[in-house]
Amino acid sequence: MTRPFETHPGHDGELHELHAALQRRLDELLPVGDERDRVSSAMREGVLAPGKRIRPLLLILAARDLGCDRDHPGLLDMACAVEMVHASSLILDDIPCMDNAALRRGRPTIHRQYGEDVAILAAVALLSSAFGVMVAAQGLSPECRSQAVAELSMAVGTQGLVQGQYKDLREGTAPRSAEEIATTNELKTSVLFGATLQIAALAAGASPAARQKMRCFAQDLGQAFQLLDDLADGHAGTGKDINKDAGKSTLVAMLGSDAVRERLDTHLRRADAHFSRACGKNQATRRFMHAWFSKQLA
Ligand code: GRG
Repeated sequence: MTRPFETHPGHDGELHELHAALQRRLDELLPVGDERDRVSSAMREGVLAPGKRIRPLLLILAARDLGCDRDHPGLLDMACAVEMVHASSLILDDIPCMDNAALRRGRPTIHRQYGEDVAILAAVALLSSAFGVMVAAQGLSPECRSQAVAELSMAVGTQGLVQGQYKDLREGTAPRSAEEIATTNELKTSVLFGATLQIAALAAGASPAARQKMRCFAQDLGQAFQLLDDLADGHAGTGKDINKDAGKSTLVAMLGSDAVRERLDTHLRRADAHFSRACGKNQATRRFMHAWFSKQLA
């Protein structure tokens, strides 16, 4: 397979710092309950467990690439809000009536640790906290914050995660066409990437044309991300939690790994072109994407 992206040694330090800053801020934003308050504990565990933080990292890097101040006071909180929504979706995805997963981020799932009732309540509380964090974010105009809230709420609802999950559950293990798989992937993954990047663009005051290119970037990036997930499925050592998506018809099963890698490359090249048109070539977001996919595909 051709490698569309070279790695860029030297930016790991910055990513590491951003990752740590996100972890600290998430820790501050989440409620701390006493030992009887299992909902707060479940919220903390759902978010603070070792996730990759791809969406909040993307938000911060893309906002900076689009011209946002490095020290923008609201960016970290916007990024944390997106991660809280993502964590909420993972908790719900894992419960028995959905994927009934045993492990998430290498640990027992939230319902296995706290019970299904607490898991659902924690997911709902995370979702509402995320919007609370967004409306309180500093350094953004009220109009910008309300547009950001609109983007994220759209990405959760019937045009995004909820619809993707519904389709996924209804499809079950039945055979699916490549188009059906791509649509479900778009709703489950690309749409939240899209909202993440729109929030970055809003914070940076990007032009409508740049925002449109970021939508296209998110679309291809989400598809590439999901194909990577499919390639990792069932392969030991990929870090993927066991039993996830077991038995589902995937493009890997349908077309084979090589063809899926080709598709992934195509999406990455397109993503790269969209981003470069919005922001130019030598940008932190591109370096992050290059390094991430190269590492995963190595
Ligand atoms: C109300 C928020 C909400 C959601 C309801 C349950 C549901 C609808 C949607 C679930 C959607 C879902 C689980 C999509 C999968 C997205 C995905 C690729 C997850 C893995 O993301 P990574 O690899 O995980 O970034 P980490 O753990 O690193 O954060």
